[in-house]
Amino acid sequence: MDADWLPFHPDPSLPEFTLPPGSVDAHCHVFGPESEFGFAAERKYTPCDAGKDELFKLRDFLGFERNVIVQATCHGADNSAMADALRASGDRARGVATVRPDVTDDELAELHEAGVRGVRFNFVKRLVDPKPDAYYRGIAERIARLGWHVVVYFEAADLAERWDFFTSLPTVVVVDHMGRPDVTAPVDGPEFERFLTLMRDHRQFYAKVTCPDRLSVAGPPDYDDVVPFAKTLVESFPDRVLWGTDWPHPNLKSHVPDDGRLVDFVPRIAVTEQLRQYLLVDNPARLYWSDYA
Ligand code: 0GY
Repeated sequence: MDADWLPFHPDPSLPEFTLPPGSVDAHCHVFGPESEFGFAAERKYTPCDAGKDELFKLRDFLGFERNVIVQATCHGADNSAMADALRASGDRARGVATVRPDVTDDELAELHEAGVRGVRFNFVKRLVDPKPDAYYRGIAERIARLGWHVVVYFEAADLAERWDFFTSLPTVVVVDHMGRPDVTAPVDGPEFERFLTLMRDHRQFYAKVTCPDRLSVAGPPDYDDVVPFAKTLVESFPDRVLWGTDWPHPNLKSHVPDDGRLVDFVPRIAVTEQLRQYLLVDNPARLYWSDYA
């Protein structure tokens, strides 16, 4: 792994908050293990191993029932580690893949069978070299036919430039980590207002109210500065928000998040039982398990 890599927390706290039955950790990853599933040549970082066994152990410890495993950029478009985890989960995990335009219909069908229900388009330049819009549009048109959706990851400053492309995608679009707001800016300032407008005017958009650990400047354990942003989204769009741990927290340099304390963040941003039911259970079930409902 990279010399400055911070491995995931070896001994997280038991959350004080009890997750409702059916809760889904809707954003997490697997890395390797490298001996079995090597990392991609084009990767921008080399992580520690964080395989499916550790992920499922954490799921059970925290009290989640299911996972959505998002393909991490260190594995490029080789979805084997993620698909292997989906297959081993016993229908308790769904996946979001990374594919290239030359992916075959048979490969897409195989990913669907494993439990993949979406593709991720990543525009964060420290993680990938973004491609022209046409590259992603071709993929989106093909996966739309499978009933999948698109997950997008971008920096807040890039939203204006990507707006027309994002809003013209032919599927549901899920935005990672609230569009990465600058949480030192006011919650009612122009940057976050742009994101709220996207959500308000385009009902096909969902937001992951994830990664207080990644967005916070105030820092752990409470990540107070992220609360107003996430809470605004949960209360404004209760049926279009998702939550996840982001385990094993790639590329965090400031601290190692305690996953139990991250779960305790949930009742601070979803303050009623009904909001938590939507956020943790109903919304991810609709997006990822509806063909099984
Ligand atoms: C995340 C965020 C990051 C990394 C990745 O696929 C990835 O490599 O998503 C990041 O570095 O911000 O969602 O885990």
